[in-house]
Amino acid sequence: MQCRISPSLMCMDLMNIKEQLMFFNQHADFLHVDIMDGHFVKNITLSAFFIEQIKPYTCIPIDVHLMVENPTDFIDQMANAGADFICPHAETINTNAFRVINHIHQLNKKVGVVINPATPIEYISQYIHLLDKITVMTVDPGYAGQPFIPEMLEKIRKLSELKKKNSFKFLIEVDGSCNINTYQQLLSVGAEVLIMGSSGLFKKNLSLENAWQKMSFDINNAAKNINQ
Ligand code: S6P
Ligand code: MG
Repeated sequence: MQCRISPSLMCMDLMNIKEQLMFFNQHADFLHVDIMDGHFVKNITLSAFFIEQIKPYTCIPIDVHLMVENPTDFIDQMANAGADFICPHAETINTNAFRVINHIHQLNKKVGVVINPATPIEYISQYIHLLDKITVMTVDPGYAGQPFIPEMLEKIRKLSELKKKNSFKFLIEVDGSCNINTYQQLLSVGAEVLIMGSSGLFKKNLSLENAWQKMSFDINNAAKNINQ
């Protein structure tokens, strides 16, 4: 595979959680867990309790996307529940970004930040060198199944250039509408981790095995087209 894959668990079949986790243990690189507080975004999805329940059955890193107004209220509970990456939104940590980043690192967890479509890269430039992962939202956060925002391709390209130029360590991740229509564009601008949700992986009419096979084939094809 030309990139790492992080299935978005809010899109999984809730009637078959264990079976899907066993499959991801063998195939995926991360497990993406969306945490929402109903305020930062008007939705509620997964929780620390969910992470605690799945942790004993997983052997790949659990990546927590914090869509909450006050990330400091959530960091310790996510760490205790078993999160490996803790990723608040840049828009929510500007008054205490260095404290938040240090705190997550002191808990021996990796730190990511997530940036909304309307937030420019410059917004995180003062602490970009401290980050383990940067997630570019390619939809406004809150819901699965939204249309891709093409303006984000330029943002990913800039981030990738910045990473190369400065030898930064962060992974470049994309969240929102990663699917057959966007793989090639995303890979060509430097996306390294794709979060796979309702449009690219979790399909009602396909088994997870078949959907995974199709996704891998489409991603490899997209990568081939870029290299030609
Ligand atoms: C959205 C959330 C995402 C979704 C994922 C869905 O607020 O952060 O992680 O679960 O983007 O993917 P798709 O293919 O439905 O857009
Ligand atoms: Mg997410």
